[in-house]
Amino acid sequence: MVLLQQVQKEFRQVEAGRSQASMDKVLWKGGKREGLIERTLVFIKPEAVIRGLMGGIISRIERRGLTIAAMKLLQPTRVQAENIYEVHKGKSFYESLVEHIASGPILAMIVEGPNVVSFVRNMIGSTDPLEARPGTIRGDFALDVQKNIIHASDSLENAGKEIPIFFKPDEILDYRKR
Ligand code: IDP
Ligand code: MG
Repeated sequence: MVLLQQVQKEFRQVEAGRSQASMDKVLWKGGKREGLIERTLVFIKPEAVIRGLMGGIISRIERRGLTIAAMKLLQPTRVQAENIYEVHKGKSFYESLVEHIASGPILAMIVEGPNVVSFVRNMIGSTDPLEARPGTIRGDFALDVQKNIIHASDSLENAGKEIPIFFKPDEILDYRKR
């Protein structure tokens, strides 16, 4: 039994090494990666900035092999907060959510990589921390559904709408393309 567990553990390590290697290959392929790379908007919410969780969260993103193409610590305006949560307008929690986000500070970033929308959504975990699995950001750091630590776009289409709310094109760096 112990031997089986050891073999399984080694197998998982080999698999993890392989996927890291193949991801690096994709990321460093130069011009050929065009079409494979997606961008998503992520921001660390005020409660997490205030709790000093920024470094730990950034570290998880870097460790996963994703690229941070832009980053900004900011005090969002009311309009920026409304625009980010436009789809929730009219819901019972909308007003309090917008007010909370606009209270700032937030750390906004653009994260880049193959299938980044899905990778980051999996890393942040379910919206309600009660349902978020341990090992996810919300599953490890949050208790409250509104103050659930982090935002990430839920589709490429929404990422395309959300990125310009916080970033101008010349603030986005393309440093992995060389
Ligand atoms: P998501 O952040 O996982 O994409 P959404 O359903 O898009 O979740 O909701 C946006 C944000 O609104 C959540 O991250 C959370 O802060 C807040 N929220 C969602 N549902 C509730 C709720 O039932 N009560 C209070 N806040 C909520
Ligand atoms: Mg959402």
